[in-house]
Amino acid sequence: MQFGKIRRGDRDTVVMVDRGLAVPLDMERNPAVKTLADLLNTPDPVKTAADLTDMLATADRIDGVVFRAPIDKQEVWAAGVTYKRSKIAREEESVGAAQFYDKVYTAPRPELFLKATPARVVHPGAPVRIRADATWSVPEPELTLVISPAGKIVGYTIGNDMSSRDIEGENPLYLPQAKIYKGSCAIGPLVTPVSHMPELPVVEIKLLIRRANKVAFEGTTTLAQMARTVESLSEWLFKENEFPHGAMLLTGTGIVPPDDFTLASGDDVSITIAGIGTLRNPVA
Ligand code: DO4
Ligand code: MG
Repeated sequence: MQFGKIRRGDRDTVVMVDRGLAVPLDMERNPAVKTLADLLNTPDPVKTAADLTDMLATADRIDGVVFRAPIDKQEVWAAGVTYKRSKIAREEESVGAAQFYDKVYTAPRPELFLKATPARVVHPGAPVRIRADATWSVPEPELTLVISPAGKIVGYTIGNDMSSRDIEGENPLYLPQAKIYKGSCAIGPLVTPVSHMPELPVVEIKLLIRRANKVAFEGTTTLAQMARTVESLSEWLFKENEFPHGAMLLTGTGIVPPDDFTLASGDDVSITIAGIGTLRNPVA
């Protein structure tokens, strides 16, 4: 059981996804539940969704559906250097500042940065971008937490933290430009509520990059490789911060392509996370 959004007519419709079908929910039935975020923030989203199910509405088979990013008004944040693979790759790319990556990997306080606002988020199937002034770009496949305004993790989705390695490598103070630019954050396609997610440590994350219909890079990791817990990342994000609409938090990458790899226009990026699905975007 999962939740998402699809486009019907000129507006987004919240759907419950079950056994290959996307069932539209009638958001007029419960005045306290107007959005997907409201639904996820209820004590039992699956039961709330059952009460909103319109038995007469037609369900769509999900293989023919294009999902929208499952975001409403949440800010999108990201954590960094939460996997050893990311620490090592960053130490290699930024020789002069290598020590800071080791320091943040082992420190109690994680690296957290604002990645996107909702309007900047790229929908599943839409193009992500590489910067024209970057020479070394990669996707970062990341488990993404859906967090309620009260700081509770209510679901999981997939995020792509597109990054310019040469810009970050030149100087870590360029991180905002390496990370936050037009088309640099894709999210989706579905949210799996916490109750329906497999045990996190065994969850596999897979990155597949195709170029001209051939595999250009393929890599996998598991959440067991993450050096921090999702709960601690969420707690740190909410310290001295308020999120009236909740937040989404990308939890860092454990897959980094080899140093001679850079994304190119026309590449196709697929990120698969067990228990959630596949987020696929072409590169503009
Ligand atoms: O320190 C830079 C950002 C790291 C990051 O985005 C990651 O580890 O996923
Ligand atoms: Mg990242």
